[in-house]
Amino acid sequence: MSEVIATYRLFDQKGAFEKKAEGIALGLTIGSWTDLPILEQEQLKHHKGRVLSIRKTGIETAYGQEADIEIAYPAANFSADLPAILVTVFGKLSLDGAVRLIDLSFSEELASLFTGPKFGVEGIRALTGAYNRPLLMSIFKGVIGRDLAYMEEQLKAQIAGGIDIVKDDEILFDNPLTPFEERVKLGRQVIEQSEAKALYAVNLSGRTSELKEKARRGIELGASAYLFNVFAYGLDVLQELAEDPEIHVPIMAHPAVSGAFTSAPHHGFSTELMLGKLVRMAGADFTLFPSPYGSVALERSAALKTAEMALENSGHKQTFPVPSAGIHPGLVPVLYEDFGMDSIINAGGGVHGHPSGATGGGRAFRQAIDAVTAGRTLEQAAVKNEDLRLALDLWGTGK
Ligand code: 1AE
Repeated sequence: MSEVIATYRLFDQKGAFEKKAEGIALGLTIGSWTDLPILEQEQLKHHKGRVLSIRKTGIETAYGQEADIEIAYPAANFSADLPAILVTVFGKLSLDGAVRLIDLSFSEELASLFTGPKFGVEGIRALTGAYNRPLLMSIFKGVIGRDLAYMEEQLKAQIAGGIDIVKDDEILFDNPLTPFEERVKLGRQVIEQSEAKALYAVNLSGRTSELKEKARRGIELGASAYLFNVFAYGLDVLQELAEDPEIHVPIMAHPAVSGAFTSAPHHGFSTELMLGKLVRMAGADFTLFPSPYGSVALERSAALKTAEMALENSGHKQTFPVPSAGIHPGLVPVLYEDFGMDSIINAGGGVHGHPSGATGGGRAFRQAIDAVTAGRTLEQAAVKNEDLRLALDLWGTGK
């Protein structure tokens, strides 16, 4: 049967979860806050949500006892798009006090209607020629108020440091000094002139109605990847872009704004559902999320589950996990231990703040990546690698 199963975390002072679960299953499908005529409910039986399980966790919270419950919603109730699905499973319920949507599980038939990433982990490795190691990504920093000549210098420095993917900062929008089209042309030119197979992810920004046309124009001019602030626009906008056959470059989902939906422990969506599972279904080739160790730390279990959902076996290509924020070369061993080979080390300040500039910063990261993949410690590698030594002296090692 085609359906979606929602897993919720509920809280109740009296532990009356059966009543609460039934209320949700009915209220989000054929019922209402008041009883409806029996005959009508009989006719609509195959549209009713079904409570599949109730598991008390034994944890007592400020909102009362905690339980995880599963409810199945028939696909007959919604159209096959994320806005309809999210409103079905968490629409008004999300406004109703302490309740958290932890996971969604889609029947095969329903999942197959979502095309997922175009490139995925394998495709990105092929585009960058980077195999058997985590990839390295850097972020333009301090570009607001600067001109194209500054960006050119910065881009060249990052690529010379051995960086596989350079992305715009998510706060860099279209502006007179560095307009979108000029950034795209500059990126293409610098990458072509270098020997590297690097990608430059330009921030695809502006009004929703203009995005597709802008993305297609960018590709004509040589865009190699797009950064997209998906949580400011909505998952369906990402899906529209990812499904467009003319937008045949990888798309990077940025987590900006997502904390407003995911960060409260007893409300909203789980981080892994939003930044792992749903961005992948909507077609993101990369998902950025806060690592457990940097300047905007995410709880380790949520970060690990996010990466797991981005990579787990499903009918879709894998989305590259990019644990980010406050990353420096000394964190490469813990990131590698947690996220492994199929992940991307991503840094802004940790590249540009290096004493030898962005090129030295890039090299320091590559030296750290080479060390961990060869089973050596950073201290051992730093003996012969000056850039890494400078980075460790500045930022230290470990968490
Ligand atoms: C979680 C996203 C991180 C990001 O986009 C960003 O700009 C990080 O910058 P740094 O590495 O913290 O300087």
